Formats: sequence, C-alpha cells, structure tokens
Amino acid sequence: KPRESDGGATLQESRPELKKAPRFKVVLLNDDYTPMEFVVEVLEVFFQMNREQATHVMLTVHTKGKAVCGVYTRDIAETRAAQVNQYARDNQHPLLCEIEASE
Ligand code: NFA
Repeated sequence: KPRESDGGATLQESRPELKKAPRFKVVLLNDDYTPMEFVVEVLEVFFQMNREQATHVMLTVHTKGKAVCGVYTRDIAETRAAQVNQYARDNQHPLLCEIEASE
C-alpha cells in the first residue's frame, strides 16, 4: 500500500489514507544554575513522571546537555514547553525547554 499522498491517482489504494499528525519532541536543556530538585519537580508536574523517571531524565540532561521529556502533537508540545519556561522564569531559574520536529 502506497504511503505517499498522490491526490487519489493510485489505483491500488485499498483504504482511506489517514495522515498521522506530526509529532514534536519536548527537549529539556542543561544549564549551570537550575537546582536539580527543581528540574525533578518540573518533570513530575509537567510530564507526569514519577520521582525515579524524573531523576533519571534530569541526570541525563545534566550529563549529556539535553534529553527528550516527551513527544506530542505540535499544540501540546508547544504548550508544555511554554509552561515549563514560564514556571522556570517565575522561579528565577534559567531552565529552558525547546521543541523539535520528530520522525
Ligand atoms: N546542571 C544543573 C546543576 O548542576 C542541574 C540541571 C539539570 C539543570 C538538568 C538543568 C537541567 N545544578
């Protein structure tokens, strides 16, 4: 079955082609100042991670420079990243999230 849209010209098309919504990664970036405990709290509150998962992701960001916190549709990824960045600013921490196209 062809995967690419061709305006309906493909005769072998057997099922309607349902386009999957593009996905976006929410990536958390390391910095030298945000307390580790604050990052763990952010991951628990905004990404529904338990303490163990949140600690693991936090340490990955700390040692590797960045890590993916989750993969979502564009609207949800943008909202999550904006919420994290605002919460960090509100608490005077330089912590930053960005989004990145996935797949
Ligand atoms: N690198 C920060 C520190 O040593 C901790 C941190 C981890 C910051 C993950 C941002 C993201 N306090």
